[in-house]
Amino acid sequence: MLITTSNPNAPLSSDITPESVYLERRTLLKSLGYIGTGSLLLPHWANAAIARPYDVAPERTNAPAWLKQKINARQLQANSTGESLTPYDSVTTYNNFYEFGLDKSDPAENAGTLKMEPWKVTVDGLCNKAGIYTLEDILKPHALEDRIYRFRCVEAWSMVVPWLGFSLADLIKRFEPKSDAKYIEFTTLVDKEQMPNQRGGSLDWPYVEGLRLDEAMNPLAIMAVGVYGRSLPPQNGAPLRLITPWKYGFKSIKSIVRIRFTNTQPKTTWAVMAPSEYGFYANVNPAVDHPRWTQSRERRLPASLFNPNWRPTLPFNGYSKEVAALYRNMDLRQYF
Ligand SMILES: Nc1nc2c(c(=O)[nH]1)N[C@H]1C(S)=C(S)[C@@H](COP(=O)(O)O)O[C@H]1N2
Ligand SMILES: [Mo]
Repeated sequence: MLITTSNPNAPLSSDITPESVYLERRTLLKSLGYIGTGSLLLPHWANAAIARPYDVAPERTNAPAWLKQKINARQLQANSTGESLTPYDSVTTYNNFYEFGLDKSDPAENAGTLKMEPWKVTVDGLCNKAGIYTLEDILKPHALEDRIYRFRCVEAWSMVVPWLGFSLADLIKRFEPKSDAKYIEFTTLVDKEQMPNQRGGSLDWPYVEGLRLDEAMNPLAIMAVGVYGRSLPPQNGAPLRLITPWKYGFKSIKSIVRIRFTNTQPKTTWAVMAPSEYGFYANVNPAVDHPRWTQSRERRLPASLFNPNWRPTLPFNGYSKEVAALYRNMDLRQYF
């Protein structure tokens, strides 16, 4: 037992955690550099009856204090895929966020300029509760929970990530979409000062994504405000991003400032940029290849040249049971 605690009554991690998760936790702690130094401050929930499936990461973000407080007061629930988590360092240094550059390492290096406070979200279109909401307004009624999801990028890397967020369906209900609203559209911030790569034309800014409303109401879809028990680092789309784990990563739009309800299919960034390569639906589908590479397998991070860590990709990224019914009568080759 390498973990020591100042509270003699605290249960040992090995008492409250299933063995496999405990080993996974040790691996994570090792990767974060905690094990081997002799002592560790247990996080505040270590005494709770519910074992956490991961240990919180160090706080590295400039999120507002009220958000950090809300995150620390979140609902405790273990919810695991049974797979090893991708280490925090991989999740937060291997990113796509073109507003900060095109290389996977650019967002972590450049996104420190993103200001999270004040943050406003405009809600408009076909709904009864249109308006401009502060981030605090948006978050106030929602309890935050841990959601461990597989996440797969079109470029064939994949991760298992403990996001922290809340139900998108619950958020949508608050805005009372009208009966003719069929789609929801999300838009990322445009600000050339904060997002230096918006000075160039690598994409048509702002980044726009969207979902059919019934997809958005699926319980798997969440708005994330944190990862690994902490507020989202800017490179992961702080302060508010979408997560749709059965779709390719590009649907999970970051740093959202606008939510719009509409009866026409939104013109989403990648589907407009390269319509033969990226569709509106973007459901993870090993049977439909990207024109330039196969989608039948994925490289689970952490991976390296010598350990590429390839594994087969699952239909809907393994979430068929939850989402396949949404696409029952659709040809998934046509609607990719
Ligand atoms: N605004 C915005 N959102 C974005 C992107 C982007 O470039 N800009 N990249 C997308 C892509 S291609 C992926 S794979 C995921 C990456 O999320 P992560 O860096 O948190 O893993 O974010 C998505 N959301
Ligand atoms: Mo991606």
